Amino acid sequence: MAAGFPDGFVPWPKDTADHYRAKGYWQGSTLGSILRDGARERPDHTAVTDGERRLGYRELDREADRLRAGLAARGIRAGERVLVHLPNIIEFVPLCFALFRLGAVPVLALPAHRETEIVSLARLSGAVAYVIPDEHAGFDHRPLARCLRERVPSVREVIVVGDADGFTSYGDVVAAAPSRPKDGTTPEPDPSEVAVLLLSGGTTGLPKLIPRTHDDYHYNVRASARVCGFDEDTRYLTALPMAHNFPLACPGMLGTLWAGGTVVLSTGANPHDAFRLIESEGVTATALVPPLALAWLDAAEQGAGRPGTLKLLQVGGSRLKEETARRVGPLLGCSLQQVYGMAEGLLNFTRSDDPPELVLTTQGRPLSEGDEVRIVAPDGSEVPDGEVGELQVRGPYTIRGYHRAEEHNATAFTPDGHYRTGDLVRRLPSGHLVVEGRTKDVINRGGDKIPVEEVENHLLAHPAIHDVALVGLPDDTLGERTWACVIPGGTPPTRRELLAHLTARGVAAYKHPDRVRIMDDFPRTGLGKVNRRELARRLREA
Ligand code: OOB
Repeated sequence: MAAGFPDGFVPWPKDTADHYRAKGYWQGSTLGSILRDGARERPDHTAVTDGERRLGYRELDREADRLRAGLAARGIRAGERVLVHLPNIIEFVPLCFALFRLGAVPVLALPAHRETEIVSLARLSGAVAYVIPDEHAGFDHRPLARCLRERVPSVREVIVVGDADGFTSYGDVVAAAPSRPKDGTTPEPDPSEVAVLLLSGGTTGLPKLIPRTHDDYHYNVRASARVCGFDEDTRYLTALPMAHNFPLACPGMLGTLWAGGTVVLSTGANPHDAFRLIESEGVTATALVPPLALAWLDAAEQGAGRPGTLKLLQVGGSRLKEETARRVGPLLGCSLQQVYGMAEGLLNFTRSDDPPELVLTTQGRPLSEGDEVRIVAPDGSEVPDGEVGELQVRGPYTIRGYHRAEEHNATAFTPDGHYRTGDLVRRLPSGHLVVEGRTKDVINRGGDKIPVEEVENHLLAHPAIHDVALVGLPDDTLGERTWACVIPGGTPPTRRELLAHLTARGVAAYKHPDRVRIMDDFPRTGLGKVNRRELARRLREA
């Protein structure tokens, strides 16, 4: 293993890496450098705002440097992992840059995550610090931090934005920093090293961490920003949580700052608040998952107005229905772009000069010439265009392995380094892809990925449950909705009891089943395994 790589990182083969450098995909730039040009060229241009507070490029750049020094002063070192559990608040942005510059690796948890997910992410990453808001959306994060420190001893530092209540406050970390770091004390990280650990939405079982290097993620950001035409006039609204790859880097917050534009932060995406923010901040672009796009369309149709300045609406995360796609232009007055991506890497975009039919009916085509996409039958042979198969990919910004997951990597990747996406797609002659389904045991609930096995295990721990199967059923709004099919072991539990049980176990709310169905037995396969397809069919019929 190459020096400087944390254990468990699977690098690209050397000749492939050389090729990516020769092609200019990898430029040796660090993510922390993204702000530097902006700070030099347009120091007073607003880099980030939440509609009230504004940070110019120079100010943001300096805050990131001070925070880097403050974190270093608190003993956080290059290569260590920091679990970041923040909603879309301003501090998220300088914190990311501070960590990138320090060479410490942010692990980006979603705001909806609770004890179960947070403990497992901290363990898996070996996080040394945990960064939280005091309270957000009615949830006090400090008791969770206390519990985390007890359960995961590697976490030695908790940093709180707001009232620290005995922990370290974010403000103190910034203030404690030496005003001018001494020369030579702040070496830049090596661009081929891991810059950030993203969460996987696409795997079965326990969550996996996705190591993205400075080189590959910088390219991801740059190429996305170019394809979307982002520039200094771009005003990008983060309607989805920035911890997710899509609003973070496709082009998202990082792409907007790379292009010299302005990031407008929102902690929610309900159409009324979002439309107001779009109007007052002159937002030009944003990204949504299909159920939110639907909510915005319905609101516009019902007279909530139009997000007047919006030029580009990106939609991705789960399959957008054609009927919904067709309403975007007329109702929102902006262009639609479909984005089919994954935190593991590959991104597909429809392009602004694509024929309208392709924009409405496909999930786009690969971002880069360097993306090697193949669509294969179950026997591994490639299928012709037009036929459905599993998408496999390798390329300059697609990982070669999950973080510390040797066993899983052996099946998640092919021997020649392709990532098996588990997505069933078909390719049109134009190269555009249509997502038709999935081979993995993950339910895609409006872009939120629900690992079936994990939720089943939590439910099985309930004393009134003998056996359980979680299935996704088609749903007009969410794409899929979750049904927990329960074989009771005594008095059948109610859905309320089960939700209380999951909440008590600290399972994020988006994983809670939408419906509970009590059954005597499940349909089984010849081998006695639960026949999920048949189960779903019976539920649909009932
Ligand atoms: C995005 O990333 P993840 O990592 O949360 O989930 C990836 C999976 C894909 O493998 C696919 O199953 C599904 O989400 N997906 C879509 C889709 N976009 C993602 N399925 C159908 N249509 C789409 N447009 O979800 C993500 C990452 C970057 C950009 C956009 C989405």
